[in-house]
Amino acid sequence: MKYQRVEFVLSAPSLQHCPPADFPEVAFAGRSNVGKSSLLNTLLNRRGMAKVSRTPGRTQLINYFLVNDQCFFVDLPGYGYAAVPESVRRAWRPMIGTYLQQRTTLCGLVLLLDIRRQPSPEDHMMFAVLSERQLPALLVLTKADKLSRTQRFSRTQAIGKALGIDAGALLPFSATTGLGREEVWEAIDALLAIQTQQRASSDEVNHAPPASVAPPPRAPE
Ligand SMILES: Nc1nc2c(ncn2[C@@H]2O[C@H](COP(=O)(O)OP(=O)(O)O)[C@@H](O)[C@H]2O)c(=O)[nH]1
Ligand SMILES: [Mg+2]
Repeated sequence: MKYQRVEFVLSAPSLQHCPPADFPEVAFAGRSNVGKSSLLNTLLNRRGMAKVSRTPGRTQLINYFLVNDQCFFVDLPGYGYAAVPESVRRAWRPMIGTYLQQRTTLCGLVLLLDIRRQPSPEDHMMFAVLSERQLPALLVLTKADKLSRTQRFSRTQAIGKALGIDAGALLPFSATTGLGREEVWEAIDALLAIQTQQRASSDEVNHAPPASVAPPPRAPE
């Protein structure tokens, strides 16, 4: 996709408040402070589009952005921030779980992990939900500029091992240097393309004439 424009749509407190499922969407998730807003701003060439938060974990809303009038980018609430009240932390799990399991137009998830840290229990939970729903995912390792090449390599291996996946599936990224920006866009295009193909083939099925639209005759009483 040739990125041209983005507009903020709305912030939803839960799945029922999300906008009508009119466009394919890609969601972005990760622990608070992982660099999610910075990644979105880098992808969309906007400073402060997805507000880079000074108080991580405060936003517990599902934020919708419409990109090129053709797909939604969905900024999910960050998790794992210790200062968030226990009640809010407890609400996060079903909110995100419901969204991931039930949002019909969700094509894939971009899961952000800090390249310097081992995946947290919540990261593992996110990964488990993805596998369960068989949702395509892109795993991005943020803040890669903070490490040397050698350190980057060994951290990528360690994170791959922790998640039980090939380290080649992990994409190092830096909002500071722009490292990985093109690769993330390509991967997002691929996620959206899967959905489009699936839609095209289900449209073919739908184009077949309906077998019967009339209600079955009622048996005489
Ligand atoms: N060095 C470096 N710092 C980053 C990068 N991405 C984010 N940060 C910093 O990490 C902090 C949290 O970033 P933010 O995008 O607000 O994280 P969010 O809570 O996941 O939305 C901020 O101080 C950012 O400036 C990066 O790629 N490199
Ligand atoms: Mg943020």
